[in-house]
Amino acid sequence: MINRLLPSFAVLLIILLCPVNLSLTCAHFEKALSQALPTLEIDRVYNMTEAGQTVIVNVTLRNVPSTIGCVGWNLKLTWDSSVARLTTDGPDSVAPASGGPSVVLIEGPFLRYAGATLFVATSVDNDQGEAVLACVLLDQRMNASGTGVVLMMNFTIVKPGTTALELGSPSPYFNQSVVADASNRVMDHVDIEGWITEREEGPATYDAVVVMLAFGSIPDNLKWNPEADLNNDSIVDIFDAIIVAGNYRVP
Ligand SMILES: [Ca+2]
Repeated sequence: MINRLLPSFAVLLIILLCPVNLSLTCAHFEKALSQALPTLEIDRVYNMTEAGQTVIVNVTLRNVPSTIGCVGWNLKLTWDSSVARLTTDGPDSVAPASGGPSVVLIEGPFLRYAGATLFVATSVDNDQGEAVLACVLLDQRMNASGTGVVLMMNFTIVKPGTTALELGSPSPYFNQSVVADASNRVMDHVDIEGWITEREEGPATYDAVVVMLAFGSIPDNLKWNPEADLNNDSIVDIFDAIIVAGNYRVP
């Protein structure tokens, strides 16, 4: 078992420590966007539950070409802990390597379909809203491609509000999350942040009016109203209206 683990740790160390694979430049980033590179994407969750309830948020790796393959990932996640906290002590909770209470972080099926994995919650700080996580395939002859969920997180809502779920670099050597390809190099990819918006249950007609009045606006427009941008994508459009419709309750 130890012998099988060693190459994986070596790969992880190379990924984390090799400054040659330094961060993507801006130009690189734009190129990445235009060429539809793989994305590491966090769910955008809009909820109307009460404080104390929990929501599941997935992190999905999309569009990894089979010619490239994925053997591991390493990311830092940050969020506003006044709105949501990672649920503690659930049935699938993991103990952070840094110590502290176990939290509900579940490895997704993406890498596990290819073989046994090592999934580590390196550190979790529920007060700061920060977690560093890593996962590697133990058998380096295998790799995963296509699209799949790499991580499932369970958050407990603290109060109504919105928190971004930001993806970041797990180390000073990168400026985004790290995805390792089958050649043990850093895979070009695009991080896509998510969010949780937790709203108090209110009259849907209020939302409908607010969205209608601000429809079509973006920040700096005269009719812009951030309250109408229910999915927080900086435009009030049909997708905000769909949220209103979804939350409409027949009196
Ligand atoms: Ca919007």
